[in-house]
Amino acid sequence: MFRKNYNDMMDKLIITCAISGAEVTKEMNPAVPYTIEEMVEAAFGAYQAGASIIHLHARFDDGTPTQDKERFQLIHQAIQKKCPDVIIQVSTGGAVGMSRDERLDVLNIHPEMATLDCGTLNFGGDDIFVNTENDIQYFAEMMNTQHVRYEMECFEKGHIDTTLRFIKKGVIKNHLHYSFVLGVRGGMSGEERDFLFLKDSIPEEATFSVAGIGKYEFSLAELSIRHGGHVRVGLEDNLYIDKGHLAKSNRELVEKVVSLANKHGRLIATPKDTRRILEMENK
Ligand code: KMH
Ligand code: ZN
Repeated sequence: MFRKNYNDMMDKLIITCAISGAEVTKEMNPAVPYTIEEMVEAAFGAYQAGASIIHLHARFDDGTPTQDKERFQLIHQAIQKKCPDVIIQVSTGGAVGMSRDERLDVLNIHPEMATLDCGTLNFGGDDIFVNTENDIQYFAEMMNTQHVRYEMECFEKGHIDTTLRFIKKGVIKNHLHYSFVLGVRGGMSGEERDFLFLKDSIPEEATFSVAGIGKYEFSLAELSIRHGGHVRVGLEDNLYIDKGHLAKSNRELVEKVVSLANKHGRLIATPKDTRRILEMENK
């Protein structure tokens, strides 16, 4: 049970900012970053506002998503130069339709942290985001071998059940950190009962973060803050600061989470705190 006294370092709120994604475009919101300079500016703004983890997808200058290790390396290095202690969590999800090996190319830059997507789901229209059981095992084993810390992205309850099987088999053996990504068309929605169901379905020792897609971003952020979880926001997940008002930047979305954390008495985790909470200190 989460304590009501939020003074402990372990109770600090980890904010992840998903600055760019692979599917959102400048036509939807001009603040979506594509170029390396735009990525750095977005990451720096989010970091200054309180994000300790940057969830990163790479894009070419025209916005095309890529998992190409050279492009990723350039963006990764540029962000690290500007925010040396921030945790960069690279996406191994990439974009819908990418092959397994294409998605894994990013591991060649030896990231500190990456996502592990824990199941297949419809992704709107004809799109299917494919993560078979064999894919998940392959991704986890690659990351285990390379000592990359993974965050388990679960889009519905079946994905959590899959992780539980892999934990039992010893395939998943990280510190257990979940991300509930809720509100994708094809995945689980992001109502309070959905959140509570998932939160109560993970192992007791696990930590979790919530990424609410679209209209769920801030309602889920607040629920997670209240229940001792962590929060992901960013233009990848949601383009609006308020109903009908586009967010001006990733920073603005992070600032809104910080104000929710203040309201509920949660302090914000620095990158150092975050490494401690997620047991990444020896990295
Ligand atoms: N772009 C989505 C298809 C991840 O980053 O690992 C997958 C995604 C998940 O965004
Ligand atoms: Zn992503």
